[in-house]
Amino acid sequence: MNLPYESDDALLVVDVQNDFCPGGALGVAEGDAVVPVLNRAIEAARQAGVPVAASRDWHPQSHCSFEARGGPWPPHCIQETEGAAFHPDLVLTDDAHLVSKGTFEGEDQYSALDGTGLGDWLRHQGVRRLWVGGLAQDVCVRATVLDALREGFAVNLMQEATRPVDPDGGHRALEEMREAGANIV
Ligand code: VGL
Ligand code: ZN
Repeated sequence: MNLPYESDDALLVVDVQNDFCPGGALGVAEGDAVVPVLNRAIEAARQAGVPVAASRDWHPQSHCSFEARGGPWPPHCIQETEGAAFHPDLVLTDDAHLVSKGTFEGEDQYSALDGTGLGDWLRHQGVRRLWVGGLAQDVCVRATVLDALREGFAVNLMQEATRPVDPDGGHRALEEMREAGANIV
């Protein structure tokens, strides 16, 4: 993947966690295939001096998005569990800016920019454009990209670096993100 980073870019890695990879509580088909692609993007960002941010889904035991509470999902990404850990092969450098979301029992927070302070952090770094990848394409990546566009960031979505929970949902999400102004690269 060619990554022509510019000085006002940042890389945003969304929810590359064990529970969203094959074998996980909410395993996305080929979810782990995003890891080597994102590792290359992270290394290229480091070389270009481009900031790297990463989000994680970080739920309390009985989050409102879980089926037991009437939500759509099986329990996943419970704080401090192995399932909530980043994929072991993902190489995030120490200077990556980490945000956690879904941390309040009664609140959905699919977007990495929703109430995490990430938008302000990015603006403070002078960032105007985001390169986005991670999981899942039709859920948190979608919500993050749409939120970022709404906040005025330009977005390059790295298609190779994301996978959907549901293939049809993935296609729809891609169209929706494109129509909202994202570049699919
Ligand atoms: C996600 C489903 C539930 C995601 C988070 O990170 O895409 N999907 N919670
Ligand atoms: Zn979740």
